Amino acid sequence: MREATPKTVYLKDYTPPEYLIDEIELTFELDAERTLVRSHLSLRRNPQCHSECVTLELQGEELELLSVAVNGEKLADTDFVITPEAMIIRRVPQDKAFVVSIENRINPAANTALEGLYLSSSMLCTQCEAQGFRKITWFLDRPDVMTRFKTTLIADKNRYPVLLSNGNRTGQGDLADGRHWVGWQDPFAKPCYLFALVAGQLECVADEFITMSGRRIELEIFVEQHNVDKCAHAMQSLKNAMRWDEETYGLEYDLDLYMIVAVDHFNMGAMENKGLNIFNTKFVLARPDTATDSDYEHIEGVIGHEYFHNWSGNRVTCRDWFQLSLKEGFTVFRDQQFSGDRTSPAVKRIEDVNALRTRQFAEDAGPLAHPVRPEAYIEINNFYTLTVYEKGAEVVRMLHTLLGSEGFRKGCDLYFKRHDGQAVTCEDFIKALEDANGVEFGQFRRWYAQAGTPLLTVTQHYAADAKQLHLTIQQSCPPTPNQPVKQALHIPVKLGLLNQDGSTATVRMRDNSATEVTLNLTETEQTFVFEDLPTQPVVSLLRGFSAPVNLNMERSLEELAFLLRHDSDTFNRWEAGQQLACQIIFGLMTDLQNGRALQLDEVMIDAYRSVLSGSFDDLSYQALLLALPEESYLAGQMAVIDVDAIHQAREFVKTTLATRLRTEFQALYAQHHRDESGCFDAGAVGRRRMKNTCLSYLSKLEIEDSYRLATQQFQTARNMTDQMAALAAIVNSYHPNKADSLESFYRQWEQEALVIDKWFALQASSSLPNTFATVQALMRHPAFDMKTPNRVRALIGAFSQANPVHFHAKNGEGYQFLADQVLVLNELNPQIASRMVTGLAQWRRYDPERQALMKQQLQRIVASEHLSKDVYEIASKSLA
Ligand code: B3K
Ligand code: ZN
Repeated sequence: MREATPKTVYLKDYTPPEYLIDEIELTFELDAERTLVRSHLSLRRNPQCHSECVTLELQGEELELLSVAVNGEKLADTDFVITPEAMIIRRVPQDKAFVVSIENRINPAANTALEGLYLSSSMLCTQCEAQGFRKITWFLDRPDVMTRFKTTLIADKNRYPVLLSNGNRTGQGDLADGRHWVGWQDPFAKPCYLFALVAGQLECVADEFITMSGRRIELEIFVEQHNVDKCAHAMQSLKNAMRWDEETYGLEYDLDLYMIVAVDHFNMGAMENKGLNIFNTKFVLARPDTATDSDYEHIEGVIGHEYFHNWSGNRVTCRDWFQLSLKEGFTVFRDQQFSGDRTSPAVKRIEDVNALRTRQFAEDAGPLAHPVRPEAYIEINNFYTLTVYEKGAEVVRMLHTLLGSEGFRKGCDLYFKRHDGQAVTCEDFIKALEDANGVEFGQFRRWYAQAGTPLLTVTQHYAADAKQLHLTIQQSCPPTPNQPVKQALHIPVKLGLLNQDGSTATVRMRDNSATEVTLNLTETEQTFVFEDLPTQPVVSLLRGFSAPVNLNMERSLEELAFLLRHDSDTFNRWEAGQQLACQIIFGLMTDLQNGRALQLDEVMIDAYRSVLSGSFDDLSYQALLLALPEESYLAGQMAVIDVDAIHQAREFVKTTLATRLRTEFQALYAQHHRDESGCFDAGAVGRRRMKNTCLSYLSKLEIEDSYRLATQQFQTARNMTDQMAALAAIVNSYHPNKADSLESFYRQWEQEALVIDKWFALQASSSLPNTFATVQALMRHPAFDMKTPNRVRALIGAFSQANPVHFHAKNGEGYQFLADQVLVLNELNPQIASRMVTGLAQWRRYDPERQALMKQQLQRIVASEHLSKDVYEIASKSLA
């Protein structure tokens, strides 16, 4: 919990470590309440550091010290000091290596923060990133101290038959007192944030992988016994990821064993500990009847992400936590490429951009905005953000666009070769890309340092007599905290041109001609001239979303409908539909505000009709073309967010489309509806997605026919995608069987925690009346548990982040509810608590009444006693 004034850590203050730890020998006598930790640290002075100091400061928190010795000599109380955050040994040998031996005790069962060593159900496990190792024992807990770990785990053999740590198993045996031991050794030096141990009654699902150089790797997934039948997809995903990284980046796995353990209690998705990944069960377990198609995709994505970290993160790690995006942005980019290759690149790109624009753009436009490489933090756990991850991935993607696939690969090869075994910076990454390609990315570096989402304003002029198109692009970037003035960025803008008949026009610029070009925008304003155009072309700009920017370009509804029909760039085709819908919805909102009757423009109906009647190989893509922009995306476009008007206008559009295109929706539903289970090829996934999109539209009609369709699908579904989509159609309409359906779903899945999470989230995000009362009742449901992050996210997270209409109720009850929960969570699990506060961070975007109510709750949070650093930082920065 918080000291009086929490300290801010600055990037500019970085200094290399004064000591290095070459090796650690760690012994754990594991017990749920009283775990004994013994460590021997082999230290020496860092030859690169020339400070005069003779003291040694090791980080440690909430530890009970039993003894400490230097070179075998026990220290007297006067030889060292223990503070709440450190152990300071007053004098250590300077001229030669030395060993510090420490014995301490910890209580995993009392650790509800889920950082360090903790208990999840009956298993013991660790989470050390970013700074959890210091809750296990005293250490130089910083990523630029890389150490070889030897670990011995000792525990009761009945209670903890499986004992795992990083690297290779070196030995095992029984002890006389019913306990046993297992020894582990990791040959690769690593920062302590990559340390892990697991102990428990776990079943192992095993397989193998033969690497490109012919080495055999054992693959093991550990789960509780009742989950053994839900590991096949994760295992296949792992093998796919291993192969993909070999083929795409030439990177091979290095140890002989790769283990994944699934745990119920986990603060985030998963953790890339060397050779021993620990995963939230949500990203491992899947069976066709329990997991949806999107769960299947997420599992493959996260398994890939953690696996890819073995190189981008583990073999080459971060010098300090300000460099977090070095491993996270790069690894997200890699997992996005992987998922795109595995499924549909078009659909994956759209989904990623959609998430970026609704969530990261909001972060970038609010009080918590920070650069991809932040400059200061109070609590580093607060910086595992959408900006560091998703915008960081966009920055890497732009480098990929600028260099092309081959150039990018050459750069990555050099980066991994040059820095293998090192802890480096974002600068080192760019430098390797530059050196390998003989290019210079000077201005591009600003993407790492400058926060905020740039805005491109585009105007065009067609000169008929010269047959030229002049395209002027201006860039600007709004001020963000501590960055009032922005510099111009290097922005790659992909562009294509369409003839009036929809065909591709050649893009000619001076002597270059191609079907598509990447413009290098580097000035605040630049004009690009395209030649030899007998008629005015339609411009398709920012293809593939080639840069994370907002685009302001005037377009008529007709032009957008034209692009929706003809653009050959799959991203921009979808984007045209989104912009069309946005313009129409905003028009309707104005009508609402002026008391005018609502009417849907025929352009929209025709455009959707043509998508419905089009022929698509990729049905998932067709379904995406029919998805209206989300309320949160629309909110992001408004100066003052009007949640009710957004909701009403969007619902009106959806209902009107359903009414006018009912026959088409019904026909497509019938065409794609199959009774299929367990089939996850792209065809089946696409059919389900398309069919369920139709069902969602039809459920807006509130008619007997649609109710019947939903009930039938709900009752006969043999896969979770269909069952859940049907339940959603029931819950989000006035379906007469709502209560029964929810009840029967609950009874059917009571034993499957991950399915019950869906049940909570679905109810918490309903926009229908009485949802707040339902949420309050669900808080008292026996299956609700504040100590299980997945459950908290399913109920409190879904309500505050996916239910704008009810969370932002005018009377402020939603805000008060959230603040109440934040204060409870603050005591139990600060990381989860601070994630929940972000629901209030955007308060300045709302009307004055709501602003006042949200602000009041933030102030209440900041004023409360015992505030964790995590919550304090987010709440106070939100108010600043
Ligand atoms: N590296 C971990 C995240 C750790 C979060 C610490 N609060 C998972 C990942 O990004 O792969
Ligand atoms: Zn990661």
